[in-house]
Amino acid sequence: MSAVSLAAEKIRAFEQEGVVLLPGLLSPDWVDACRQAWTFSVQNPGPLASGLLPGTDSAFQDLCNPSAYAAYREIIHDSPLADAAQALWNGSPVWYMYEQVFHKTGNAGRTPWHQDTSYLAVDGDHLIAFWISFESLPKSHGLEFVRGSHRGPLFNTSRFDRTDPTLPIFASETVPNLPDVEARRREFDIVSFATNPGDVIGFHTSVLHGGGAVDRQIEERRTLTLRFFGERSISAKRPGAAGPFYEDIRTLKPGEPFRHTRFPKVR
Ligand SMILES: O=C(O)CCC(=O)C(=O)O
Repeated sequence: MSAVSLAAEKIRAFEQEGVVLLPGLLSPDWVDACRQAWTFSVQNPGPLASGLLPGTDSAFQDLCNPSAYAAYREIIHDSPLADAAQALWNGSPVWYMYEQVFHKTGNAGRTPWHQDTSYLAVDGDHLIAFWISFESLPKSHGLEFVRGSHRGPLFNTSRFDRTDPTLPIFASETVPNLPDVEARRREFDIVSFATNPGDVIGFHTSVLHGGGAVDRQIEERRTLTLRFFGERSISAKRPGAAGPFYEDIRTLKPGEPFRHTRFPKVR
């Protein structure tokens, strides 16, 4: 039985829409702990740290930093995040996958539309990213999601090229390129949420998402994303080198349960 109980409406939203707002999931103490861990990541970048958006130096990201684990350990194991994942998955065990930090400032603008799963060698119903912003954000500057898009299709990656955000990283004749969601917004069922620190957005890693603009109204955004998976998750093959980028998980075979000692079981 999970220590976080969620209304049936929240569980339904995650299953059917691929995204759910969990207001006040994190207490002020947990928000502080997350902010400290985020600060550790920014001050101690790992091998995958980079600019999120090619052509600008105003969007930093880091992810899958093996040296950051200790800074996140308590949050991963003891915070309500893992409980919330378990509640959304009707009691499934929960494993932790990896952290990602974002720091957007100045003219960083929007994050292009994409699906995280297309960059990852994993598939399944039990995949979640918890998006935690340390700034209060109006709906207009929140991350945006295409409701229900986690149910498919899974498109190719985006290389976040500003001139054409649908250009993929992987060459593939079978996996379709992303649609230009931003250019055709009216054709998509897009949702976003106003959030305050402590509110958490949980989204399936296959849901199309983008936005979260930083501009003259919101000049800085510090965000932490923590990803977890549950029982219904399998290793998958992508048309190119896919994450999570830990050398020691390369032995996983497509189709087998996505389990590895690299990923601690937290519930
Ligand atoms: O916060 C952002 O701008 C991007 C977030 C994102 O794409 C993610 O957490 O997967």
